[in-house]
Amino acid sequence: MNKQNYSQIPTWCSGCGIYAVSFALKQALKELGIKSKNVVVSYDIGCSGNMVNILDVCGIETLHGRSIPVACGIKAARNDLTVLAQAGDGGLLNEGLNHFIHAIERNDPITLFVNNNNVFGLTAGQQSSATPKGVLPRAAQKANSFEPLSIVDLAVVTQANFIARVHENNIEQIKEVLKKAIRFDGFAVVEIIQPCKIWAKDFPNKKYRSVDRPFSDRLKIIGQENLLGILYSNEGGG
Ligand SMILES: Cc1ncc(C[n+]2csc(CCOP(=O)(O)OP(=O)(O)O)c2C)c(N)n1
Ligand code: SF4
Ligand SMILES: [Mg+2]
Repeated sequence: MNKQNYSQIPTWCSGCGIYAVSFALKQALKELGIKSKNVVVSYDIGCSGNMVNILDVCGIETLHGRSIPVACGIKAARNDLTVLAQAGDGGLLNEGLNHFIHAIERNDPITLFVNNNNVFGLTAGQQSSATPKGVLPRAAQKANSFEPLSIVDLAVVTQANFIARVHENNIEQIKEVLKKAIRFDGFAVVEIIQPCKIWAKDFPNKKYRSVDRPFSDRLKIIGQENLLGILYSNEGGG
């Protein structure tokens, strides 16, 4: 990828996974044949939310932690549009966690993609609820003593009908999973593992493995923090 791929020059750091993610999303929308004017992305405030400046679809940058309710409102008013909500780990798990739970409970027909870089990236590396236990985040006096909250586990216990996790290193999988999530008739959650190259560079790397097919019992996913792919999919289910 180079700067000609963008209408504006991105401000992201070199090597940030968001380049791969934005490319995959762009390709997913293109392959689905959805016209730009019929797609709305509701963005959180944050590094990844700055995608609003470069993705060639209708976009709105919301208040921090509020991209989900804005997306749900747009979808309620214009059901004919394809609506996505973007969130950072901080926006989703800290400022806006309540919206995540209620949108899942209502099964609002939108796609949520979460750029999990393990920290508050834009504000320079403070600890979020996704920061791993035992690491020393920037601006903290001591190592993080809390277990991170899991986006996938929360989606399981609140009974989301489409749950996926992908990694920044696999653009093809991000694209294919996003396509299925966008086509899914209901609330679809896609966590994207995208560790911040500046503020999370010393955090330990996990080893991931891809699942062959979605689990039929979503409770079996709980606690399995190394799984990638579509973990659960239940169209029309409750
Ligand atoms: C209501 C509110 N609280 C706090 C902030 C300051 N703020 C802006 S971005 C940000 C961190 C974002 O972290 P995350 O959601 O993980 O996104 P990232 O930058 O890591 O992609 C914070 C705390 C804000 N803009 N608005
Ligand atoms: S600070 Fe981290 S998340 Fe933000 S653009 Fe740079 S590498 Fe990406
Ligand atoms: Mg973050």
